[in-house]
Amino acid sequence: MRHKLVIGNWKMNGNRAANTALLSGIVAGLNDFGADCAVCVPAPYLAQCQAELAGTPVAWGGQDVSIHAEGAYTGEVSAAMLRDFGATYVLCGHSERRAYHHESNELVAQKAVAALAAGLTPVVCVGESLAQREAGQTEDVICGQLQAVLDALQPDQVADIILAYEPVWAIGTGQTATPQIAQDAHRFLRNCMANKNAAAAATVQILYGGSMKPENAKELMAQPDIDGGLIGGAALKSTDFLGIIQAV
Ligand code: 3PY
Repeated sequence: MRHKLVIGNWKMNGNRAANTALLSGIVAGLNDFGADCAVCVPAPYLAQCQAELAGTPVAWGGQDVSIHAEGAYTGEVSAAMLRDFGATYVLCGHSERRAYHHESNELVAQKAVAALAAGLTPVVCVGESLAQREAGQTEDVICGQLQAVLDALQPDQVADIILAYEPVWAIGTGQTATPQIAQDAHRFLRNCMANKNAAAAATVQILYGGSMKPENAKELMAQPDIDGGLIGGAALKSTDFLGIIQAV
């Protein structure tokens, strides 16, 4: 039985005062819900998460990680640095990084490897664009993105990652995949994983991302292969974020 997980992706939003209000609102509103919960924040705010979330049920993580362990890589943040500030998770290959920073499938795979080596859980994001969906390429695209990561991992490491299916056409657009579209993609990804490690494919959490909000979260999370959400805009308001967690 897979546990549900809801991760907020703050993207490049926040400031110290607003973060404190958001984090304390989340912590105060969390009850005995059925989902685990985390926030992935801009790197400068990891220390704030460590100070304000330690001892609460809310975990935290980064939004990107270097493939390098240390050295002359100006601007990069290593997996060990994220760990140093208590991070549990790191997003790898979010569609905004693939689009704006030209991250290839192979680079994303190396990031997942670097995260695992430092004891972080990589949340590997995959998803097709609208043009790719309309051209009937969805399965080829998301399988290719996943396969690059699977190729870089040892079979026993497959169980240690989290996948997020984020159709690019649903990110920040207000458009959400129907529960059936999302379920089909999640099932397909799980089947792709099974070729590398069948036992792990059954246990790996696959999160849905793409304009998930309190109003549509229940139906999406009720799908058998949807194990939670990676939440964008709705993660920036504690009532919306809690509304999604409550939908589990
Ligand atoms: C969104 O839902 O907008 C996201 O990008 C979540 O990562």
